[in-house]
Amino acid sequence: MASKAVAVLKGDKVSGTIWFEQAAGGGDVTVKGELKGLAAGLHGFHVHQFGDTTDGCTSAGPHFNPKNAEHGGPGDAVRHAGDLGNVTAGADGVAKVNLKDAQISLKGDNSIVGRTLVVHADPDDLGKGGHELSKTTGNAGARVACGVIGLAKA
Ligand SMILES: [Cu+2]
Ligand SMILES: [Zn+2]
Repeated sequence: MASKAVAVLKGDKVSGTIWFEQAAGGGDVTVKGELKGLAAGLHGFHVHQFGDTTDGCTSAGPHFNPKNAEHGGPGDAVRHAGDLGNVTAGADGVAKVNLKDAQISLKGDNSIVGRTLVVHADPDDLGKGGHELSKTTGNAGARVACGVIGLAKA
């Protein structure tokens, strides 16, 4: 049976629901859903280490990074497992998300279940911006919404 997980993101202005699905045998995770209330343009989109929102999105900690690698883009070999790149919001503030990722999983060492999905105020430079934060956070700025990733009904 396939595994399914869901994150309900909430922030002051930004909200949305993102679903994760993975086949029983493992492999790519499909990430699908919609966020609203964003400024038009690109916004960093990551799985952060902890499923802890006791201090808002801050207590979710750094990017989920089980291999202790540098920050990168979703297509890079060297990246944090949690580096899902950017989502793009239109003029209406809505970002439709539909991607597949090979590094996150819904089970095992790279499992994202019980961690936090975060969307940021600014674009993720995918490690290439030359900013002092490029290699750790992609310099994506404030955390505008987040939600803990939990198991969903199959
Ligand atoms: Cu992030
Ligand atoms: Zn990262």
